[in-house]
Amino acid sequence: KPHAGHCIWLTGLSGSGKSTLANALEVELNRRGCHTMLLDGDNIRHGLCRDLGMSQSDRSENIRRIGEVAHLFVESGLIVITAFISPFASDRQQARSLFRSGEFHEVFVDTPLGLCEKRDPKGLYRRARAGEIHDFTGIDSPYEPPMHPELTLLAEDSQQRHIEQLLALCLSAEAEI
Ligand code: GGZ
Repeated sequence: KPHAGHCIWLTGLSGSGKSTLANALEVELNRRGCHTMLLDGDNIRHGLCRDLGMSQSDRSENIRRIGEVAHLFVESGLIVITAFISPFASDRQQARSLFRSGEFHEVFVDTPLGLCEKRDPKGLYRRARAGEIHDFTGIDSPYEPPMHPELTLLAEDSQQRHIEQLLALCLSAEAEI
């Protein structure tokens, strides 16, 4: 099947649940025989992008490289799942522009700041509030929500529901190709 690949681009605040959803979606896709590539902070920020920090220009360069890598894997036929804050609309738009129409699915993990901060799984919000971390998204660095995402995952819905919605998006994209 030529060009069967596509990209599920998760965007949302730190602690919104992107990585958890990305991992769960990958398990479900693999279970259905789909070949996937998950790009997240663990395999990108510690490797390809380890020279980059959290300034606006470094985040833009981070997202630029991730978009290019995601596109390469999509061209090779994989379902690519990316899990990065990707806070700037123009950077996400630039990533989208690399793909054919119907290949790029922007998914807004719409967990409100208050809930992310309450979860605070790594204690980063507390440290940001204490002034120990600067340029923290949602605190002293902006997050621009997507205007026209292909899918929005609402905090009031269960994680199970979110995974069902993500799977439906992936499988409908498969059917179109
Ligand atoms: C936001 C930060 C920051 C600052 C470190 N702002 O929840 P996490 O911990 O595991 O994921 C966040 C990750 C953000 O990296 P991304 O590559 O996703 O960001 S971007 O798309 O904007 O390039 C968070 C941690 O790194 N982290 N410092 N200042 N999140």
